[in-house]
Amino acid sequence: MDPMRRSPSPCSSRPSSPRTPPCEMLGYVGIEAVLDQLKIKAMKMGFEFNIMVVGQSGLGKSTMVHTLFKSKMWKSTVPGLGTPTPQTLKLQSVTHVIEEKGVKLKLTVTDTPGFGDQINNDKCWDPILGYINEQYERYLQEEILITRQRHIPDTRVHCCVYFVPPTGHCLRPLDIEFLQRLCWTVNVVPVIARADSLTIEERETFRRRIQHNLRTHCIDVYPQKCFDEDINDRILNSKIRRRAGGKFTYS
Ligand SMILES: Nc1nc2c(ncn2[C@@H]2O[C@H](COP(=O)(O)OP(=O)(O)O)[C@@H](O)[C@H]2O)c(=O)[nH]1
Ligand SMILES: [Mg+2]
Repeated sequence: MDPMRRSPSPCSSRPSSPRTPPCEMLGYVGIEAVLDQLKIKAMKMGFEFNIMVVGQSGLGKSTMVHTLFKSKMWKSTVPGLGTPTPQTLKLQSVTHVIEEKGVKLKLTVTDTPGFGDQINNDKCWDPILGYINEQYERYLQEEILITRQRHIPDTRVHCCVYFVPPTGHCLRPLDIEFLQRLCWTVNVVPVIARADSLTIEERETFRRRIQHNLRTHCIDVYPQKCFDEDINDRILNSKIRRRAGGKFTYS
């Protein structure tokens, strides 16, 4: 019998394609193997996390980013009295790959200088909201392609750190208006900027007033109630809320 005419068994001499490893390489395949496979894949691919810092000039956004990465990445421009602030809002992103115990995290921080510094702050949030929505759109467009990339670069903003000026009173109308828009679009983490300029008592009073403002103006900051569906998430979210003094923290 001509060996070439024999019907090939699934694991015989037939050359395997790079995507289908021979049977002996697969070993035991059970449902529980899926977890390990996902873990190995996630470790190889790494994770992407994108943070955006928002707030008016001089509140310490760039300093926070600089401290986070322990490097000088860009110079902040604090306009002096009478200095016209440029109309165009420039967003600057910096990316660092952090690796811990074999797990890679690509951390990108986007700084937004100049927000709310104009005399007329009408629609000053447009460039920031525009940027956030553009990233969603870009990702979606890649996702819906019939022949899409195996890995779609994720530039979506996962967390927006909102710097509240340390007035000691309550949220300014501008902050309320911006936060209302922002919390519909992205996960918002408000922080009291330059909190060291307030005493501990002032800080506490200010924090409580801000929380009250957030509630009365229906501003749902991170972690939102909708993330509480899973019991484990709910426990974790409660811990975050407790630690942040009820969804609020200091810079
Ligand atoms: N007191 C105090 N000053 C700060 C803090 N963070 C930054 N600064 C100072 O505030 C000024 C403006 O900081 P910068 O990071 O450029 O603010 P940005 O315009 O929001 O990016 C600088 O002189 C910083 O040294 C802080 O937490 N407390
Ligand atoms: Mg800055």
